[in-house]
Order: sequence, then structure tokens, then C-alpha cells
Amino acid sequence: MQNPQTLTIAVSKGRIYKDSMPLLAAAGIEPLDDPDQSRKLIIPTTREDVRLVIIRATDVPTYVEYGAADLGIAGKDVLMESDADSLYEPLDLNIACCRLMTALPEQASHRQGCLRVATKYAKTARWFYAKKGIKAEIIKLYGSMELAPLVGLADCIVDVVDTGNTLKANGLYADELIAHISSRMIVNQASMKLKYNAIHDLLDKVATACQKPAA
Ligand code: PRT
Ligand code: MG
Repeated sequence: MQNPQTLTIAVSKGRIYKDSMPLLAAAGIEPLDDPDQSRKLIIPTTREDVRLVIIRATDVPTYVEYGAADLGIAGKDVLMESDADSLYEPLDLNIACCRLMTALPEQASHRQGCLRVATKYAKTARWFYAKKGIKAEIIKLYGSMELAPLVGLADCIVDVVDTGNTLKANGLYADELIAHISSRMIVNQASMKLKYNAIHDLLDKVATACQKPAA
């Protein structure tokens, strides 16, 4: 039987995992398996009362909203796009930072009428263009957005940009900033009440660790 005070933290593999593990280590939480080597989706940690679940970045808000995980680490881009609307978002971890931007082909012709926008951020893109009063048809994609303007699927894209190298390699340039993005710690509302002490202690230690400059 799982201890009722056990904390489950949802995190995705890749850049968020890499950048968040040093922060969790400040709360004494170190994974006992490497998710890149192991096929296990539930990873025990050096703290008996804490375990990690390894899931897709876009699934993290869902696991936390339904209480399958007490806490999660998710990019603000994913949170803006998510329909999970009853989460606490108490801590900006300042990791996996990037910018959510519109991007256009370098030789974009001036377009009249409805703009076609390819993106995996359909909800955020719809909000952004509506706010600007621009009529836009949003085409939902699941990856390689940069290709869409090159093959005539869309006039522009909305995607996250870090160095800008991916855009440049595909003849695109970043145009308008939609939002600065970083990863956030999110918490299930019931867990926040029922496991108040454990969660507050963890948030305090992680908050202190993310304010320290990286060694
Ligand atoms: O990859 P997968 O489909 O499994 O899921 P995911 O793409 O959601 O996960 P992952 O690990 O790639 O990204 C997790 C989070 O990291 C995102 O939700 C963002 O909050 C954050 N992040 C930070 C980024 C980047 N930087 C980033 N550069 N996410 C994606 N990119 C991609 C971008 O989509 C583009 O393809 O990197 C490319 C651009 O990088 P530059 O350096 O060439 O500009
Ligand atoms: Mg990715």
C-alpha cells in the first residue's frame, strides 16, 4: 500500500527533466533510475515518500489536475494551451526558458484576407490573433511547424524559439513575441490541502535552489 503522504511528481523527459533534477536535489529528491536508460514510467527517488512519473510534456497538467500526480513540472507554453483550469502554479523555476513567437518566411509576400497559421499552440494562437483583431485560420500540427510555410500549408507559424537556429535553417525569421516561457511547478488543489506540510517544504527548498546562480 502506498503511504497516503507519498508525493508523486509528474515530469517529462528531455530538457525539463535535465534542468529540474538539480532543483529537486535541493529537496533531497534524486531519481534512483535514469528514465533514458530504464523503461520504467514510475521512478523511485532517494526520498521514500517521493516518486516521479515520467510522461509527455503535454500530459503533465492533466495528470496533476486529476490528482494522479500531486505536483508537476510544465512549460508555460503547455500550461497556456492546456484545458486544466484548476491547478495551482506557485513557482516559476526559470528553467527551459524560451519565447513563444510568430515566425514568417524571409521572402513572405504581403497577404490580404485571412492569415493561415500553422502551430501546435492552437488555443494560444487563436487568442493572440483575436486580441490583435486579425482574422486567422489556425491549422493544428503536432510537430515540424517550420515546414508548413515552406510547402504552402500556412503563411506563418507560432512556435517556441530558443536560439533561433531552427527558424534560420529553414529560411524563417521570428517576428512577434507572444510570451516569455519558462517551466513552472504546478500543484493539484486537493493535494495542496491534504499534503500541505510536505508540499510547502518541497516548494520552499526548490524556490531557494532556483534563486541560487547555477554552479
Ligand atoms: O518533444 P515532445 O513532442 O516529446 O514534447 P515537447 O516538445 O513538448 O517536449 P520538449 O522536451 O521538447 O520541450 C519541453 C518544454 O521545453 C517546452 O514545452 C518548452 O516550455 C521548453 N522549451 C525550451 C522548448 C525549447 N526551449 C525549444 N527550443 N521546447 C521546444 N523547443 C524546440 C522548438 O519547438 C523548435 O523546434 O526547439 C526548436 C527551436 O530551438 P532553437 O534553439 O533552434 O530556436
Ligand atoms: Mg520537443
